Amino acid sequence: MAKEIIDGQTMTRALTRITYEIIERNKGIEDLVLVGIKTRGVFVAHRIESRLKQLENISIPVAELDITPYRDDKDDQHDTGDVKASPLDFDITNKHVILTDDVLYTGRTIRAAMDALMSSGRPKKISLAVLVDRGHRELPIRADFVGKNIPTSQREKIRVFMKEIDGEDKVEIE
Ligand code: 3GP
Ligand code: 5GP
Ligand code: MG
Repeated sequence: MAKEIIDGQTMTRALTRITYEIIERNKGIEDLVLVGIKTRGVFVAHRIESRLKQLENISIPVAELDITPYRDDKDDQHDTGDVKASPLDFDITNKHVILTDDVLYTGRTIRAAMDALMSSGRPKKISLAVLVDRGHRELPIRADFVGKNIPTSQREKIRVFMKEIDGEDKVEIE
């Protein structure tokens, strides 16, 4: 049984708040780049980018990172041994990279994403923004910007719907 825990308006507000927090903590947004982890992390990145444009009238680059080989289509969804990341289409050297994902769980995806970033340049700083933190970390990784903390059991599943791919914005727990 699925239960809605975030509706469209709440998601919009959470992403707007994250955007304000990014502006505040960075004393402006120079040197910032957003890197979204496919699939829905990319939409999170684009939404933050468009709010930054609205609020600060500055455009920042958005890149996509594909680390599919160890998602849940694999037997062991947490096997990070075979990570292939698509190359970024701009240089992140000396940039402050904000990685974005929809759900933060064990942290293994983020660790792999950081490896991919490091191998493609030398960022000045890497931060992490996620829409949902569902707990159960298996690595010493935490998010700098969190839309909503949703305590879950290991058996539960968070379903994130985003307009760009799902036709509507909401988050369900089942
Ligand atoms: P995403 O592309 O929006 O990130 O792997 C396909 C989708 O399933 C991914 O969506 C991923 O976030 C989602 N997903 C849902 N539950 C889980 C889970 O428990 N583990 C993993 N690895 N992915 C999950
Ligand atoms: P990790 O366990 O490495 O933190 O998460 C692996 C990937 O699966 C990340 O892209 C993360 O967003 C996604 N993920 C993990 N748990 C869930 C979940 O319960 N729901 C959704 N939608 N995605 C999840
Ligand atoms: Mg994800």
